[in-house]
Amino acid sequence: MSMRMRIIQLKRNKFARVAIGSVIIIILLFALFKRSTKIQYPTQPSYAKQFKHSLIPPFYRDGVPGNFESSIPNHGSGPGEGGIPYRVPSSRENEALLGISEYGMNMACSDDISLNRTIPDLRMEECRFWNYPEELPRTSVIIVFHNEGWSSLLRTVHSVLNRTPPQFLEEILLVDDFSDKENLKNKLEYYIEKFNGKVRLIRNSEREGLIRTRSKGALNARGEIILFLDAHCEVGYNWLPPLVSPIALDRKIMTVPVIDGIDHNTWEYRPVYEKDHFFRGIFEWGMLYKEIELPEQEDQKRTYKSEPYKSPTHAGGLFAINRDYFLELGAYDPGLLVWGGENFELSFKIWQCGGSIEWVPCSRVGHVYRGFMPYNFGKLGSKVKGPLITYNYKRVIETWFDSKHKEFFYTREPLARYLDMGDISAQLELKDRLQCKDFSWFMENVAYDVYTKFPELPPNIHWGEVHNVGKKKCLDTRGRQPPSLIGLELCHGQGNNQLFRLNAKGQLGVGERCVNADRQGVKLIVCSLGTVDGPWQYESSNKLLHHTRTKKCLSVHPSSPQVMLTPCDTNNANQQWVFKPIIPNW
Ligand code: LR7
Ligand code: MN
Repeated sequence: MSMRMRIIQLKRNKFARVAIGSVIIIILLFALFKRSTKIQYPTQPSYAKQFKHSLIPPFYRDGVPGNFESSIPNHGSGPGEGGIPYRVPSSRENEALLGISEYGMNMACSDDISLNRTIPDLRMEECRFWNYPEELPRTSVIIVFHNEGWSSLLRTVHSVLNRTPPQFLEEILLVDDFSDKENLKNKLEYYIEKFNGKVRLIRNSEREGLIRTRSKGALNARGEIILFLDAHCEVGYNWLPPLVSPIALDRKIMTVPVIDGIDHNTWEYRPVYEKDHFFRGIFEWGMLYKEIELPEQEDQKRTYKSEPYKSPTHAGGLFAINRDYFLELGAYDPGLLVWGGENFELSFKIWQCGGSIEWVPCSRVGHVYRGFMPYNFGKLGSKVKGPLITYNYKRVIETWFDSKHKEFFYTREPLARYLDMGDISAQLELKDRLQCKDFSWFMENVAYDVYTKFPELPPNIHWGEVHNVGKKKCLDTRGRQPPSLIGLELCHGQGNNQLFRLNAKGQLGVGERCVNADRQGVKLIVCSLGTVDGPWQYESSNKLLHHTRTKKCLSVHPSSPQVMLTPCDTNNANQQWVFKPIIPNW
């Protein structure tokens, strides 16, 4: 080879090497670029390191069925198929009534319906066009139960097995809260054997209540995600991927499905919300759970109406969360007893300590709303002197509220001031350790819509039993539902039905209800939302309770215990009232 040739060849080789080298660099750069454009983390980069998978966030393709959609099975013709109401034959009416008193739901009806029945697909049209990550963390579905009916419990299990992609279902974990029904013992153990370990059962050795039992379920679960269901639910079509995807992308998001209603008498499956209306969870100052239409401001953050949206709180029973995250938050406060308030505890804790809650329109789960609570609170119930649920609320508000908002709770529930709440020092320590934000931050940034329905409460000017001087008896709601007439009964000092509050703006309230008057008489009514004003004015000097709109006074009929408005008369003892605060002997 001549020198010239060698030079040319060398030059060529050099050229080739440079060319190949730059191609490789370009490919590498391209791959890198592709990787960084492919994975778009929807949250702050600081979360990125917590992701286990390189997940593609859910995406929507109009008109193209999503990757986990399958055709909705035809509804059979058996009882309750397709979620249509079913009535048991009249020959079994007695059995039906017995079931209702034992379970709070018509178990005879449920027993006739297939455990694998179909339900209507109530999702929004758009929901069928969403694609979710193919690789999602696995979920433990946790169902805690105490003396639940056989068929309603197992229909919950069957619906999960039937409508969940098996690769995402780690297990269904049943946690028995010390049931004493015979069929929930060996028979249940034998029954679940056929699921080859997919369904596990653990039991409490004493009654713990649903709150501690759920925490126990979380501790024992094997899935990366835990998802709680009440023991009388039916999950909807393609319910799981939309619930798990947000958590897979951000482990501090807790997700909640839209809850449909299953009728406790006919097992009819129907929506709770009007079509295309979106609600989120809030509370009123007595800590009753409430829902409110999604504020415009939140609605606008979404491109599609079918996308998840933020919610201040949740109803309690049905939600998914990263297991480790739940345990990092201390699970539920172990001091909460049996039932109630745990939904607020978890909600406030999540939001104030850096996480968030999302409601997911494309995930729907039906729940049987019982006619009444069929169980008592067992030994734990007698642990507290006074109402157990208020004890729980007090723990929650004393831990998470600031002093201004605590005062609203005590204004609405004056007796709670005297109630024990156990020791909350561990909860306060946790709040400190996790450097959680204060409640005013939560109210201003997350739950700002609460005030639109439940404004700040003015103090009670007078509260307690309302004694009538003439009759020596007390105003009493008789425990009836509004609208109902208010009467006069013997004063009993217990508070129930006789604890009235007159606030600085003239509203006379009992619990979450209000007192007003019309031609028929003096009534307990549903308070107008968004106002704390009312028509009443009390004059301590002459003991008259004025109804300012009619300029009349509250009085008792001379010969019957009927309460009504009459022209004011300072000399009439039947128009004189005295508020006597109740001091409970708890
Ligand atoms: O001592 C008990 N031990 C239990 O294991 C009492 C109950 N339980 C079980 C019970 O068997 C059931 O599976 O706990 C579950 C919930 O009990 P329910 O169904 O009697 O409660 P609920 O549906 O009346 O009440 C709602 O509020 C509760 C407050 O503590 C819980 O958070 C429930 O999960 C919750 N239910 C829902 O949120 C369903 C949707 C309702 C709405 C809106
Ligand atoms: Mn329930």
